[in-house]
Amino acid sequence: MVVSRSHPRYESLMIRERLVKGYEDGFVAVEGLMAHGRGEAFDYLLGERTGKAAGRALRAAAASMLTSERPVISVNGNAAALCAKEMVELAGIVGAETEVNLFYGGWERRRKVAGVLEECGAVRVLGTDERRSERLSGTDSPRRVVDRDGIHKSDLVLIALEDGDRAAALKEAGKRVVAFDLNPLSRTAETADVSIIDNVARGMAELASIAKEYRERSESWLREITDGFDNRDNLAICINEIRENLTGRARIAQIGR
Ligand code: PTJ
Repeated sequence: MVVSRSHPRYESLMIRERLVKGYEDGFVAVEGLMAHGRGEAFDYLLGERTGKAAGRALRAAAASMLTSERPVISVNGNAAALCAKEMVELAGIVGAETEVNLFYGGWERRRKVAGVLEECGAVRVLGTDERRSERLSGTDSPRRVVDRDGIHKSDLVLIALEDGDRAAALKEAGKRVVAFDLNPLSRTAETADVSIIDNVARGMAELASIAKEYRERSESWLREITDGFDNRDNLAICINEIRENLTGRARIAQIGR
């Protein structure tokens, strides 16, 4: 579909088109289109911008990734459609592996997702070879299939648009979890160590940019940021941001009466 630049919802429609194209190319699950709709609704409530709470979480996420020894960026179909280039860039900055990990579909779709990352310059993408797979305990989710050299060995995993079960299983396995999720009420957001309540289509680039800036900082400076971050407090701030945003919108609605 051709979207006119003058359309008031141009950006949002273009993001939607990326997912439709990903679905047509076979690397986005049909369920991913529904998941996007849910995300869009929450993004609306957030005012479609990166709020203060998300900014704080992004800084804690960058510091966490830079201080981790074996970080892994877990990539699913939607994330590949919306921010493949930014995830590859982030991986390079923080020295992370990229690993395909899917909820729906099998090895063929995994390889297609890997292809998208490779087109963006990734030199090594894990999670595409069944012979190298291990099982993450504590979850029946198809996402339990992880790469022996990636998530299995990692100390931190960045996940985006995921299910709460796997976030909990990753924590149970002793890993630090950084999550992108537009829904501050989701189990994933509640379970992760750092929940970034932001659209990956905006936030992943911002995370790469902060990590680039923080790369020169000392370990102790970075640790101060991670130690000073409380995910539950930050989620509460985020939920209040939504409330304030809605209060503002209610006032505007009344003025227009
Ligand atoms: O590619 P696969 O097979 O791994 O499947 C990916 C999906 C997304 C289909 C799968 O993980 C899924 O079903 O996810 P859920 O359970 O629908 O959860 C998706 C969460 O991500 C919801 O809380 C959404 O609000 C949120 N979300 C949707 N779009 C975005 C988002 N969060 C950040 N950025 C978005 N663009």
